[in-house]
Amino acid sequence: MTSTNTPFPPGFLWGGATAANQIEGGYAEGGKGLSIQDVMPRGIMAPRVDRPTPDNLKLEAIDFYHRYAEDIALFAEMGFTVFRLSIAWSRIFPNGDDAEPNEEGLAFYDRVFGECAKHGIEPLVTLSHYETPLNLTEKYNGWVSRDLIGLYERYVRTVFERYRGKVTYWLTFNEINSVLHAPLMSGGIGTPKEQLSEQDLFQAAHHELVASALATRIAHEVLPGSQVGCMVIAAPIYPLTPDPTDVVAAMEADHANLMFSDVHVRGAYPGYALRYLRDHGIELDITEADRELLTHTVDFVSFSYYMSVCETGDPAKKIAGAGNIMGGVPNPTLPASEWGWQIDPTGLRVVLNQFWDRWQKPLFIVENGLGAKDELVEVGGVKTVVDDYRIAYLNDHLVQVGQAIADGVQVMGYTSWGPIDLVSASTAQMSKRYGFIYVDRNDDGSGTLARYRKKSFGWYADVIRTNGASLA
Ligand code: BGP
Repeated sequence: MTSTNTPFPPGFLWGGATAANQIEGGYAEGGKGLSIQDVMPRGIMAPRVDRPTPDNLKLEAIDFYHRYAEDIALFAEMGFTVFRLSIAWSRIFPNGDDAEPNEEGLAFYDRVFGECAKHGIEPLVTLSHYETPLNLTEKYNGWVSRDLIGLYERYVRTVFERYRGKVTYWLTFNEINSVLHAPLMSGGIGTPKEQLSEQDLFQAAHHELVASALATRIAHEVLPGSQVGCMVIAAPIYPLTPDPTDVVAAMEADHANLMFSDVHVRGAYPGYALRYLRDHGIELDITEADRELLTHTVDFVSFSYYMSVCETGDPAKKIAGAGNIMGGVPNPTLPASEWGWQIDPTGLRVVLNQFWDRWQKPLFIVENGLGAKDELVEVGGVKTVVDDYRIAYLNDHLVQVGQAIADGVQVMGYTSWGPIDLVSASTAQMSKRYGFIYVDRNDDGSGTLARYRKKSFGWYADVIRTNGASLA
């Protein structure tokens, strides 16, 4: 198969995406402090506990902390040209507000980036991926406090300087728009969601937006040639019916998501956001310095895409969808994964076009994939998983990426979520598997942690080798 018949441009970045708290383990090694994930043993759906408990699979995760070289070599075998990972803030500043960084933590990522370089893989680094240092939650109530901006600045300056020349692509906050739905996981906010005022929630979001713009400004100053992106959940919101009240309900729900990237790309709050704040009696503390900082806009927009949802203006039809933190009403025309996430490859083309038409900024799909239960079997004496369902899911989504590129959308790359099985963010399970590589670890913590190539491993290697021409 040659790569002539493909819409994917030369140099398109192909790879996979992970987060420190879901792969590394070593939660108390190398001088690392605790993060909020170390006290969230049941994921986003359940309340946090006081201190790490042995049932928390993230404490050991898949032991990337010790096995990174082996894992990156497997990614290289698939032909990855990019690997998305996050730096655990609490490895660098164990309490988040320490005066000096932790050298052992910094050295760990030197080694990881060294392995990437050895294989010609570009790291794509998320600065904050749902793993706020726990002390910042307990002492400051996370991003509700303006102090977090300065503490985040200290952290990003440290890693920018340390990894100069090793990392070109940076993302400021994972799924920044999820703070409105998951304030603890996304914003490190300790106040339980039911007790949190909208005033505090939007103030926290504002602090993150300012911090993100500040990180972008600093990167542009100290890392010439670097590229900084915002990262949002992209879930297209369709009207449940053609009734105009449903269309308006869908538009308003979409605004709540789009506000975050609108600020990142346009450098100021859009009118619809100001109206929402006014109508809800929210008076944000926005300083003149904040306004200036927000004008430091991103180089590209990155996003996760797992599903679309519907919205309705009719309260009687507002049924909650399963397992979806963003809310919305299930789409009666779409199938769903075993975890209730509705599968909509076409929605990826829709959202790529929407984002491109809106911002004319390069787009990067930095998460997409199918969480499914896998069965390890033997084929020809080799242990593997025959994951045709995963191949079908990824193939159909990538075909739609090709369609969007043909529509004229500028797409920089694609990193599937969880190229190697990892601990789920929403449910903290191992059994919700996304990988091309199977990891022998179970929900009860048993397993050898051995790695096995699934059928999708060879399939993805072909997709990369042919720059998408092998897609069916
Ligand atoms: C995104 C998060 C990831 C990841 C993914 C899949 O929202 O950025 O961290 O885990 O969703 O979700 P889950 O792990 O819950 O299946």
